[in-house]
Order: sequence, then structure tokens, then C-alpha cells
Amino acid sequence: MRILVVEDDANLRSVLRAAMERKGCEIEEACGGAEALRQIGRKAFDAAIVDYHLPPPDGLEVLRQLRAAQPRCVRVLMSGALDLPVVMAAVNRGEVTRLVAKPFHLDALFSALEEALTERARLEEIYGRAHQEVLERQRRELELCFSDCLLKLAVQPLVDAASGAVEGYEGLLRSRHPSLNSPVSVIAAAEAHGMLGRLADRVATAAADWLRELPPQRTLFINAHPGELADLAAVQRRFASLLPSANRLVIEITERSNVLEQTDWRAAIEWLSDAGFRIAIDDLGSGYNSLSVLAELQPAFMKVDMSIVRNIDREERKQRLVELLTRFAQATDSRVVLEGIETEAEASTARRLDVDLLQGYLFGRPSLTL
Ligand code: G
Ligand code: MN
Repeated sequence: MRILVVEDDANLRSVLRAAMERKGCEIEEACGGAEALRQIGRKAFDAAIVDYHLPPPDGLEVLRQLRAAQPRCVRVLMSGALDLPVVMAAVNRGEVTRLVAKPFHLDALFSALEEALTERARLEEIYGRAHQEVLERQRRELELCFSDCLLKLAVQPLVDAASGAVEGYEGLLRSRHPSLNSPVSVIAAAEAHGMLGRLADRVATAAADWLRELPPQRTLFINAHPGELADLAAVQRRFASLLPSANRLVIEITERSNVLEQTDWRAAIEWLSDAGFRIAIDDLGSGYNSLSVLAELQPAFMKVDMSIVRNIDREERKQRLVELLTRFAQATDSRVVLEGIETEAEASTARRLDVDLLQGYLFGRPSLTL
């Protein structure tokens, strides 16, 4: 048990330290508010016993910041003269767990501390159990998604900017489960339960189905979670049956969980590229994908995030940005796709800027049938 004692009276500080060390606690001391905040930044505490009157900031401010930084920590305020309205407000906000009035018996302090720690343990057990139940239900929902084939790929067209002809489709995950029904929640659940590989297998199978369904010259774009790429053997197994149509499949990669910080995605990307699959960088400009991925991944497609696309017809700087990208694309043998095109004005601006491909509600919504 690690306890922070914040008290400017050196005598009281050492009495508290000695008494609590006898009980087997590890003690850190601070003689003022500023030092207390430094300690809070350095170490995690089970409890803090904090005097109200301190060299600034005062005890209440210390407890307020302690609660924000270490919500689990039990916060005991001790004081002789209390500024009642101020302390009451802090108690009501939940920043003070227990009040101990000075002068106090050590026993009184210890029982306040013990009560608070017991209460914390009780609440944590309740929350822990509730959390377990939520996780368990989520796991069953996800299992059902797999066993009852509730996960599909809807396809949304990508059109050639100049001619308007459909070049290909992006397969977007859709769930028909009544509650686990958004792609984001399915992916989050798969992440939480270590089933990203299984989800990726499902996407690959659905992609194979679509490739049979689509006209033979159409390309299919699918999304890969960066986490899937860490396991090269799994990637090879997953894409083995897609090898004959490798030239029709583009694998979109987003950096939502920071793909470049994982050490082992390169082998998978290299294998996929060598096998003839093409790579796209997804959500470029969303704040997830950094410019360095452009240098590292050598993508065949750069998909510009819809936050850049939205109102591009009215925003000069967005136009200049896309212009830069199209020039970069020409120099690196890559193609620029604008996603999320919703208006004719956005589309005609994109054409003027020499973008290669367009995607968005203007050309078609994601659909489960062709
Ligand atoms: O991350 P990614 O770009 O793969 O996600 C695309 C998401 O954007 C899909 O969920 C798709 O349904 C949605 N989407 C596709 N076209 C449009 C569009 O024109 N406008 C908006 N608001 N969303 C779109
Ligand atoms: Mn995508």
C-alpha cells in the first residue's frame, strides 16, 4: 500500500510516517502543494492524506488534481479550521473521499482510511463484475455474428473522375446483428476478444464472393486493420485463395492504431505486393495517417479522407492540398481517390484538380447487392 502524506507540519508528517510504516505502508511525503503535485505525477498512490492549509496550491486543489490523475486513489483531507462552503463543494464534487478534523487520534485517521479503502474495493468488485458481464455478452454477440454469417461486405462504387465509369468497388463491413450492428463496434469487439484474425478471414471470404460476382475487369478495395498485418503466416493463409485475382484486389490500410509503430507489418505488405495485390492508404488527412506512411508504403492508391473532401469546392487550401497530392501521385506512379463526395460541386472541383477516382454518396451508397 503506497500512501502520500501532504502536510507542512514536519512533526505531524513524521508521526504519520512512523505510524503508517508500522502498518507496513510505503510512504511518500510532501510538505506543500507543489511538491505533492510532483509526487502525483511520478507515482501511483493507493491513498493520499492531505492537509487543507498548505503552501500553495492548497489541499483541495491537490485533491482535485489527484482525482483527475489517479481516480482510484483514496483522498483524505485533514484540517483544523475548515472553510465549510468550499470544502462542502469539493466533497459534493467527489474530490474528497473522507474528512478528518484536526486534532485527531491516529486511530480515527486509520479507520477513516480503512473504511474508504474497503468501500473502494467493494465498488471495484461491483464494476469489475458488471464489466465482465458486458464483455461476455459482447463475446457471445460476436460469436453469433460469425456462426450465423451476419457479417457482410456492402460495396460502394469508385468511379473514374474523368469519364464517370465505374472502375471498382470498396467493400465495407456491415453487420446484421440486432445490437452489434455498426462496423466500428464489430471491429472494437473483435479487437477486445482477440478475434481480429477471424474477422479478417471473414472479410477475405466475402471479398472472394464479391470478386466472383463483379464484372471481371472491376477492382475490389477491402479494408485491412493494421493489427492483421503483424502475423505474416496468417496473412499468407488468408489471401492464398485470393491469389488468382490478386490484380483485382486492393488492400486499404489505415493507421488508426498506428501501423508504423508496429515493427512487423513490413513483411506482410511486401509479401502482398510481391503477390500482386495493390496497397491503398486509407483516410489520408484524417489525422491518423501521417505523411511518413506515403514514403514507406509506396501505395498504388491514396484515399483522401472525406474531412478534406467536404466543401473542397469552397475551400482554397483543401484544393491546394489535393493538388499537391495529385502531383506526388504522378511522380510516384500512384493514384488519388477522393472519398465521401456528396455534391456535384465537390465532384467537379475534384475533376479540375486532376484526381483519378471518386467515391461517395453522389455516385452510390454502400449496398449489399449490385
Ligand atoms: O474508413 P473508410 O474510408 O473505409 O470508411 C468509409 C465510411 O464512410 C463507410 O462507413 C461509408 O459508409 C461512409 N461513406 C461512404 N461514402 C460516403 C459519403 O459520401 N458521405 C459520408 N458522410 N459517408 C460516406
Ligand atoms: Mn476504406
